[in-house]
This record gives sequence, structure tokens and C-alpha cells, in this order.
Amino acid sequence: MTDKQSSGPTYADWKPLADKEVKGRDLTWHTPEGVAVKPLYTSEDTQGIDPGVPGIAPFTRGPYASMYTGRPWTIRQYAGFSTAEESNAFYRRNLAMGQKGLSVAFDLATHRGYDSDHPRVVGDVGKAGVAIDTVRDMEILFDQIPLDQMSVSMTMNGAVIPVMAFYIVAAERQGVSQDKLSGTIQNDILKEFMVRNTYIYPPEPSMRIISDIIGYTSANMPKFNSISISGYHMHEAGATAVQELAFTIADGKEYAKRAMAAGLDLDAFAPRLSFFWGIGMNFFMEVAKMRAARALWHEVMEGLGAQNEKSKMLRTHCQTSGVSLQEQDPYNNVIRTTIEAMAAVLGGTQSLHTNALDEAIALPTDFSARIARNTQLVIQEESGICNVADPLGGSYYVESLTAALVEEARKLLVDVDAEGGMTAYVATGKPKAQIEEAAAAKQAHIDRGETVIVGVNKYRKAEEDPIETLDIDNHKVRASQIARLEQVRAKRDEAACQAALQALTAGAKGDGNVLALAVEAARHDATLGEISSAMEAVFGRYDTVPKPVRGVYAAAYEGDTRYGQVVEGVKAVERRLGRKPRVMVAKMGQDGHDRGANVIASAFTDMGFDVVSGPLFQTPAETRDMALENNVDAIGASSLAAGHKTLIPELIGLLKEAGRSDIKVVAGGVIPAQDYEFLREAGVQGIYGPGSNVVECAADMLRLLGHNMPPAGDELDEAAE
Ligand code: MLC
Ligand code: 5AD
Repeated sequence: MTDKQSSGPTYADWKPLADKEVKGRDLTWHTPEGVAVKPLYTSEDTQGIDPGVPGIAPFTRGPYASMYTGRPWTIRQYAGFSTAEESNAFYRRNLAMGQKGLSVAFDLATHRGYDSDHPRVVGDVGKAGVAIDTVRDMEILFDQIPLDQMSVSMTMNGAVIPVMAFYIVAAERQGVSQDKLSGTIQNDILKEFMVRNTYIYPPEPSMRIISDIIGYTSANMPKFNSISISGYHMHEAGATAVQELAFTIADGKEYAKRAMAAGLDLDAFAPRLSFFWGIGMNFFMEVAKMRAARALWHEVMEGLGAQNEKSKMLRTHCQTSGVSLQEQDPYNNVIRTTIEAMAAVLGGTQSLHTNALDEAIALPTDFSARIARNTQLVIQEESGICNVADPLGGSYYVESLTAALVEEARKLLVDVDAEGGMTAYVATGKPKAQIEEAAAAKQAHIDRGETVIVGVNKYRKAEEDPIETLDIDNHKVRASQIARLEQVRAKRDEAACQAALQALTAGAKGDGNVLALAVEAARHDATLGEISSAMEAVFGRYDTVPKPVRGVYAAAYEGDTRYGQVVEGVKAVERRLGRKPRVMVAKMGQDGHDRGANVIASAFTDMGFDVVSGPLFQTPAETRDMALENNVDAIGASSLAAGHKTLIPELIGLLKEAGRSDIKVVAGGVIPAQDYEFLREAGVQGIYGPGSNVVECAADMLRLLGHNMPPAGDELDEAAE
């Protein structure tokens, strides 16, 4: 075979021809993951690589033998907003139009274990997902959706115990027993500590909760996937493909080891471990990532002694990338999502969510959700892609990239093992820091125009046309949730409910299965907040303090004139004030999306600002207190979960009351253009949506601080004081 391949023209024959065409220019592409991609791949690159066939170990080409020729992937759109009634109606409309599985998005109050009437969550109820306080809400959410037939994914990690308990009891009330339930609970806490931030308890009790869930579901819910080990959020936080791969596989290994240490049989639970990838715009890299993941998981599970083939077979959900989508020229997002969906499918996903075109602005409307769903339907039913299993198998480039990713990820896996596994590795802060470094580098490349984003840093329209977005009346949702909470509390057997909650606390202290105990409490209509508190009494609540990375921005911008102007501007302000200008980066409400805040904190620090990074989950009053204590000149409020109209005006009001209206407030994140006027009237002095250039944000900040900054592009003029 080798002889036959080498008899034709080779890379060596091709190279001089290409060199001549491009006059010797180096065509190697150095990807962010450190892979040197050549301009051509040939049979020489795949010598010694045999990817096998789908359905047979190591499953590189797919977990199932027939793949989509037998059954296409599940079209599973992630959704949830407002009340259970509204979300239920939305689900049923979507299912009638071709969606195949459900995927529930909960609001941030629910994620963090607070009932809708808790004072910390005034800005969050019903905003980024559906509000769920009791079993009653869960029953309404699945009204007329038979839970013995519909597979349901629930993205829940913090308040995972009450949510699983509510789902089980809501099914019971539908007449569906636990063994009939099919679906997935995300239940992946390690990545929450790294990037997603909707944890409640500290790492150790959180890991115990996961073992309890794996134990409970493998005994009682054989069709239910006990975990969705997620790289998606690392991807969204800016991780490279290698980081996403390695940290996620390492997370999976850690969960498996923990469950084994708790006495569970690996081959009894491992077939129900599932995965979840983020799929961005680097098309072939994403395909290769999914194939590499299957090979790596097979290797890891063999290492742990798995015998059952299903234990070693990686099944995955994918979601197209949210951060790759833009506020500017938003119809381009349909194109991006199509490309990403194709990568997920050619990578062999089992289930897929395609993002809506208004992703960077708000939650999907019926209109944008339809286009997102139809993107999958068209690929499934019109393109012919489903008629061949792993059609890219054997591509010189794809096979060689797959092998390169396996090799690179293995190196990181060795580092993790050397630290004693992922819990210990996460505790060192290393993976979070590595991901933030990659994110800052990525942002710098975009700001410098080296990474092109059509309609944003190239071919930008002079004026954007507004698009219709979904707006949720947060106060109305909250009022209706509070009314239902009161009803439920009034009707229940209070003594039985309190006894069940006490039993849960006792079980958490001892070695009871906290899910089994929470199911009992849910049967007596305990609320989500009560079940969470019953465990918090033993486990405590976890807080972290953000630490911005340093130097990445400065390095990426070395020699850049505009960056230099900003740095000079900061120095000028520093001379005037007698100290560095001080900016607080604030995260208010339960929104834990901190990539943007971290990028700003890192970049502003590098540019010479004194940056005060507020902790996650502050109330406006806590932000005010911290701002006053640190005597900041400005506050940048980062909001990605729709709390901006409630929380930022409240902060400005509190600063005014304190007599400190001189502290400038700017806002960044996912903020629809429709809300700009409202925020400006409330006193917000700068608004920076997705696609904002970080250096220009800093230039604006200098102007707000009274420095005469030249406009962008005016780089010949010296910055005047
Ligand atoms: C599949 N099947 C086949 C087949 N393909 N049978 C014969 N021939 C084929 N070719 C069978 C399977 O064996 C299975 O049956 C059944 O069909 C369903 O297939 P599946 O592969 O299990 O698909 P699915 O049920 O959709 O499950 C996919 C999954 C699961 C395993 C990846 O974990 C899942 O649905 N995950 C979704 C996670 C999700 O939606 N997350 C949203 C996150 S959003 P059997 O009997 O073997 O089960 C988020 C954003 C945020 O996180 O908020 O931050
Ligand atoms: N409905 C639909 N999609 C959502 N996402 C988050 N919340 C919702 C919701 N309530 C999607 C977005 C986001 C990713 C984390 O999940 O695409 O980027």
C-alpha cells in the first residue's frame, strides 16, 4: 500500500510549485492550539493512522455503527424563559415543527438555589431561562409532554438536587415511573468552578452530590444520562480546542474515579456518562476535536479498567458557539451557525443545538428559533449528509489533525494526572488561568484585525438595522412566581415537609443519598430554595475572588500605535490624579458569565489602569460599597444575562444617594440596542456590546475621565493632555 501511495506525486513534488505560485511566502497556519497546519495534506500524513470503522473501538469514527444512516442526531434546542407556562407553550410549538428532544434552560435564580422571592435575585427571575421553584412549576413545564416518550436534557449544575427531584416527582404525578425516564442532567460541577460559575457549594461536597446522583440514577433510572461532561463552556470562555478536549476528558475521568471510590461499579454507570462540545468556526479543527475526543475517552476508560464496550464509547451533544455570533450585521449569524452545525454533524454528534441569529442580543424569538431549528432540518433532510456514516473519514487533513489533537491533549492530561486529577488541578487555578490567557490572546487578535469577523472588524456596515428581540417583563414573572410559591406553601403538609428537609440535612451530614432524600422532600412540596438551604446548612456556600491574568494584552499589542496612545493616555491621567485611574469591573446578579469581564480586567490592567475586580453575584448595594471603599473613578458593569435594566439603574441610584454621582458607570455585554436609550437615560455613560474593541473601550474610558483622547484611526496625532 505504501509503495503504491509513494508512486504518485508527493508533497515534495507539490512544494516547489506552490512556492512559485506564492513567491515563497510561508503558507503554514499556526492555530491557537499550537498546531502547525500545512497548506496541503497527502497520504504521507496518514501513514500509520487507521481510524477504523464507526461503532467499533476506539470509536474515532462514531459511537454507532450505522450513525445517521440508521438514525439522525437529535434536534435538541436549548430553551427556557419567563414562566413554566410560557416555556411549555414554546416547547410544544417547537416540537410540532420538527424539534425532536427537549433541553431546559433555567433562570439564574434557579441555578444558584434561590426561590423567586429571594432578595438577591430580583433582576434574574425568568430572564435567562425559566423560573422553577417547586414541583408544581415542573409539572406545568411538561404539561402535555409525556415524559416516558420525550427525552429531556436539563442544564443544571448548582441546584442539581432539587431540579432532579422535581423532575422525578413531576413525572410520578404524570404517572411515569423513574425507570422510563430518558434524558440528561448536566451535573458537571468541575467546569462550573473553571468557567461557568453557577456553583453553590464548595468543590468537595459538590463532588459528593455528583456521586450521589450517579449512584441514584444507575440504580433507578437506567435510561437517564447522569452527567453531561461539558467542554462547551470552556470553549465559550475562550479555550483552545486542545484545552477544551483535555480538561473535559480529564473531568470525565475524575467523575468516574470519584464514583468508583464511592463503591459504584464502573461498567454499571459509565455507559450513561455523556459529553457536550462547543462548536466554533474553525471547521476542520472542530470535526477533528470530536473524533479525537472519542479516541481519548476510549483510552482513558480502558485505563480505568472498563470492560463494557459501552463504557468506552463517547456519546455527545453539541451546541454551536455563542461567542462566535455577533451583534453587528446579525443575519451573518445564520451563516456561521450553519457552518458550525455542519462541523458538529460531520464530527458525529448525537444531539445538537443550533443558536439563533439574535444570540448576541437577546433570547430567541419564535422567528429566530425557527430559522435555527430549520438549519438542522435542512441539513438532515435535504443535504444527503446523513446517507453515509462519517463521510470525512480518511481525509488526509482530518485524520492527521485528529491525531495531532490526540497527541496535544495527551500532554495536558499528563499535567492533570501529575497534579492528582482534575479536582486538585482546578483548585490550583491553572486551567482557569490558561483558558483566560487564551481568551485574552484571542480577543487581542480580533481587535488587531488578524482574526477577521465579517461585519465587525471588516466590512462593517455604517449603520445597523434594529431587529425584533424578545423582552421579558421580569417584575411580572417574579410576581406570578411569588404568588404560586405562596399557594404551594399554604397547601402542603408543613410538618411532613419540614421533617423531610431535616432528614435531608441529616443525610447530607452523614452518608445518605441526597437525591433520594430530596425526592422525598419534593413529594412534600418543599421548594428549590428550601432543599438547597437544607444542604447548605451542612455544605456551606462557595465564593471566589477573580484574579485577572496579566501581560497577555501588552504582549499581543507590542508596537501597536493605538495601544501606545492609550497607554500614554492612562499615564497622563495618572500624573493628573497622582495615582492610577481606578476602574471597578462589576458582575451584579446571578449571571456568572465572566469571560468579558475577565478580558476587560486583564486588558485594562495591562494598559495601566488600576483594576478592582468585583466578585461574582453582587447586589447593586454590594457593588456600591466596594466601589466606595476602593475609591474608584468608574465602574464597568458586565451583564450577559439580561439583568441590565434592573441592576445597573439601581446601582446608579445608590451612587447618587451616596453623593457619588461623579463615579462614571459604563455597561458591557449582551445588551439589545433597544435598551441603549433606557440605560443612557438612567445615567449609563458608555455601552459596549459584543464586537466592541477593547482598546477603544479604554480610549472611551479615558475620555470619560477627562482626558483628550484622539479618535481611533487618528494615530498620527500625539495624545494631548
Ligand atoms: C442512536 N440510536 C441508534 C442509532 N443512533 N440506534 C440505532 N442506530 C443508530 N444509528 C439510539 C441510541 O442507542 C439511544 O437509545 C437512542 O437512539 C437515542 O440516541 P442517543 O445517541 O442517546 O441520543 P440522545 O437521546 O439525543 O442523547 C444524546 C446524549 C445526551 C447522549 C448526548 O446526553 C443528550 O441528549 N445530551 C443533551 C445535552 C444538552 O442538551 N445540553 C444543553 C446544554 S446548554 P438508548 O436506548 O441506547 O438510549 C448549556 C448552555 C448553558 O449548557 O446554559 O450554559
Ligand atoms: N434559551 C435559548 N438559548 C439559551 N442559551 C442560554 N440560555 C438560553 C435560553 N434561555 C444559549 C445561548 C448561550 C448558551 C450558553 O446557551 O446560545 O450562548
